[in-house]
Order: sequence, then C-alpha cells, then structure tokens
Amino acid sequence: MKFSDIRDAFPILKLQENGQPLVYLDSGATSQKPLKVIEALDHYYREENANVHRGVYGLSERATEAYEGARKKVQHFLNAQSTKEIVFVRGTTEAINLVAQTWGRENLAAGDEVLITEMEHHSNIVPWQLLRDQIGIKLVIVPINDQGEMSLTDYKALLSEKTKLVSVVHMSNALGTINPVKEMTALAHDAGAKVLLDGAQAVPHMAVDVQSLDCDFYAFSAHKMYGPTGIGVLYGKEALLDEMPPYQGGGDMIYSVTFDKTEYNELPYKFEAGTPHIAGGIGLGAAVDFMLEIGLEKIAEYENQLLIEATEKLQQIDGLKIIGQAANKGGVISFVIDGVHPHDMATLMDQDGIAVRASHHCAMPVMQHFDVPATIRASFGVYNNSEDIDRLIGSIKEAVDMLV
Ligand code: C6P
Repeated sequence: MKFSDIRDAFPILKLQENGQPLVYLDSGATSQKPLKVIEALDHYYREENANVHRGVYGLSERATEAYEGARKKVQHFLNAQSTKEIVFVRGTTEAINLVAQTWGRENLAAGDEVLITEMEHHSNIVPWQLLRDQIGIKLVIVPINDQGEMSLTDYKALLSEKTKLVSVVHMSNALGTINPVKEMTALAHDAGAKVLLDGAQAVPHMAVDVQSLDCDFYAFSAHKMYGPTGIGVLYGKEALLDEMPPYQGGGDMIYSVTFDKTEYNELPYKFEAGTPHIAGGIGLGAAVDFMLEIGLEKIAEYENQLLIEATEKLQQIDGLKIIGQAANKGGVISFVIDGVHPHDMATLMDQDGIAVRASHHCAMPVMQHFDVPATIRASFGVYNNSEDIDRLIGSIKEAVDMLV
C-alpha cells in the first residue's frame, strides 16, 4: 500500500469538523481505525460471535480459531518464542498493573528497588507506588535532561544489587524520546534485575523484536496501533510467566476447581480470567496485518520524515518552544507557545478541524521538569501527510495572532 493511498483506508478521515476536513494529529492518544479492522470486528459479530474455549459447536470453534489466530499474529509481530508468552489484557495499563501485582508481589520485598525514569506515563508510576505502599519497595527515578533524554551514565549509576526491576518507557508519549532499551536491558540483566518495557507508543511506530531486546516483559495497547480499544498485550518470557501467580480468578484461568483447591490453567490462560474481549483480539490481529502489509520499517521511515518536516516548520514560529528534543525521537511533537495557554490553542485549532491534544499527557513529572502546566502535542500516524503539517502550522499562526 502506498502512503498516498493509506488515507482511503480510514473512513473517519473523510469527516468534516467545524466545517473543515479533519486533520487528526492525536494518534498518541488513540489511532484511527482502518477498514480492515472495522470489517474484522463487524465480521466477528455478524458471522462468528460465540464464546471461546468453551463450546463444542462449530460457531464457538470458529470464534476460538479466530481469537487464537490473532494471538499467533501478535506472537509473530513481536517475534516472541511462543503464543504462551502473549497474554491478552485490557491495555498497557492493565499489563503493568498485572506485573506489579503478580511478579512484583511474589518477587519483591521491602527495600528492593524498582528503577523508572522521569519521563514515565502515570501507568508506569502509580502501579509501583501502589506496590510500594503495600510491601515497602523503593522507587528510584532516573532523571532526564532538558532535551528530554535520560543519560546512560545516570542510569548505570543508579543500577545496583538492590535493583530488582527496571520498568521503562520505550518511547515517551509526552516527549517522543526513544530510549536505548536494548542497551538498558543488557545493563539491567548484568545487575541481576528484570526489565519491563512500556511499549504503548513504540509499537505503532517501529518494529519491536522482544527476543532481540531480551526484555522480560513488554506491554502495549491495540488502540494506539490501529486496533480496537479495550485490548492489549502483556508479553512475558515463558519461564517468568510460568512462575507467577494469577492476577485475577474466575472462569477460563482454571484447570480444575474444588472448594479446597484450584489448579490453574496453562499459559497464557492462567492470566486471562473471564470471557475475554474476543472481538478486540480479532481486531488486534487485523491491525497487525494492516501494519505488516505496509511494512514496519516503511512506517518508521515515513513518520520520521513527517517528524523532521513538522519540526523544521514549527521551529520557525516565533515564541514556540518544542518540549523534547532528543536525538532519537518518534512521531510526537510537544510544544508550548509564549503567552498562550495550551488549552486555548487546542480549542482554537479545533475550529480549524485540527485535533491535537493539550494536556499533561498523563506524564505530570515531565511537565514538572519543564515547569509547564501542559503542552500542545501533535502526534503522527501512517495517514498523516505534508498537507496536515501545513494545516497545523497555518492554524497555529492564526491562533497566535489572535491570542498574543
Ligand atoms: N497514553 C496519550 O495520549 P492505555 O491507556 O492503557 O492504553 O495506555 C497507557 C499508556 C501507557 N504508556 C504510555 C507511554 C502511554 O502513552 C499510554 C497512553 C495516551 O499519550 C493516553 S494518556
């Protein structure tokens, strides 16, 4: 598929907002969905709807096949060794909470350290604070510099024999920074720590190979990579998942139950209590197909061009400051403008049909570092193009004229 044709695959991009063609620049919050994904959901509900892993009748077998087929697609997408390592969850947030409350509760004790960075999303801060309050672990924070980068020297200095887990964002949603996670993982392993990577923003934009990264856990959400909401993935190395206690109890996660004792199901079902988001899983499988059809390297290259073009054009606007100027960045640009509140700017841009996010982006410590209440964030997807960037720039200039 050529990038110039990709927009046609997204029906929502034909919408007019406030009388203007929609320019969607908030893929970091959630991406739009291609027809392939919409049709997969529609097909499931029209022709395959039944519960999975339960029925012996044909319809249920077909639903199970489609759902488990999606798990295989995700395994291939991440280059995981086995489908046992692919746990379907609600999203990145649930994946991280699962690791904190199962692996964390089982393997950590008072005084053990969990290392995170100053650029984490709240989803990779609060679960560890909850665990800290429950069992007394210590949270250690790797600082960022004013480019929005973490230094490997600081990271190395904070790793110690007390570090039991490094839990770090692969690509920051508030800054765009891509962390050197392969190197960080190797260093963490040398120190005897396990590694969890928050891949919510990375997976939509680049090829992720969990075996090459050698991370112990990898978390992401389908809805940021052209799939449905309410479904995501926790990848975990089989040996680790095997030793972890279940997260929630209920149907599907058991092998046998008596009032005295429950034997748990095999992986990955041990972590999937209750009727799963079947349609969501199937939709995620379709999203994987969509991305692989375009090509993960091509997506990364294309979005990098958009990032370079938008950065150059934004930098020419008087009073505009880009927050997050890391050398290695993905398709996210956060910025502030002298004398303009980000919310006022985003509200005016909406009048021009332009959807950007103005917020703390659930990364308040990043806002605190840069001493701003919020930023305006334009985040790219495969459907964006130079015209979108020009509309963005034009709208900002108009708003600045009005507000400053
Ligand atoms: N960031 C954004 O606009 P969920 O909500 O579970 O799908 O993803 C949480 C999450 C975790 N880590 C990172 C790096 C993220 O970017 C997000 C979601 C959205 O930036 C909503 S706050």
